[in-house]
Amino acid sequence: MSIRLYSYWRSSAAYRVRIALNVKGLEFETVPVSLAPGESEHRKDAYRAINPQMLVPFLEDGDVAIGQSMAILEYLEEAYTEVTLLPDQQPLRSQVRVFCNMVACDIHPLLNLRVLNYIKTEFDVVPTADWYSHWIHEGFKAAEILCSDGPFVFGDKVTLADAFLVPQMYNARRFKVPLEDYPKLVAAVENCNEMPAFRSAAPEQQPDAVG
Ligand SMILES: N[C@@H](CCC(=O)N[C@@H](CS)C(=O)NCC(=O)O)C(=O)O
Repeated sequence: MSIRLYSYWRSSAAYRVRIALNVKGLEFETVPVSLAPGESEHRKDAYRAINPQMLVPFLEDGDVAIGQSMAILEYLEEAYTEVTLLPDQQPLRSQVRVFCNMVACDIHPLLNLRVLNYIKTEFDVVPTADWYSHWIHEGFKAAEILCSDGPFVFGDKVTLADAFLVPQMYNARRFKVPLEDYPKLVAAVENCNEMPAFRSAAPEQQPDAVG
């Protein structure tokens, strides 16, 4: 049985799943789905038949075929228990989920391609860098308070929180959001990126990476 991940190199939601697969030491096949303007493979019938929501990531593993990065990550936690990314004990287990949801529900959706495109086409407004940095700062201010003194977001073990933070910070850097107010988050990302599992999940390392 082999794991297949429908992914786009710059998708931060797919990046989360790539990190988790690598940290867990699971082999997987990457199926690139281009979100690039002019290609938009994710909106074509072939991909819609796989994922009706027309988003990446999407994971297939035997009979399991699921979208939504958090659902995928929870599935991997339940199916592959040798290396875990959710702490066993409460309240830490819930704190990790809080952190993940802050990124997944309250930062990432506001910066997504289809949201930005809708604002442009329906309201004739081009979201500026300020729109991007506003929502990053809103989320990162709280995330910095929740973050431990390291080396990772919640202490000395990598958790799903790190798998959510690293891609969001990659995007923040891509859009030149100043990060000096978030020393703990920046340090956690640096520590994660020392690990081969994180480095090989990075956008530039993907088979569909451009330029
Ligand atoms: N909540 C979803 C978000 C998935 C998502 O928005 N993926 C983006 C790439 S990061 C996408 O496919 N965007 C295509 C679009 O907006 O049209 C998840 O966590 O998987």
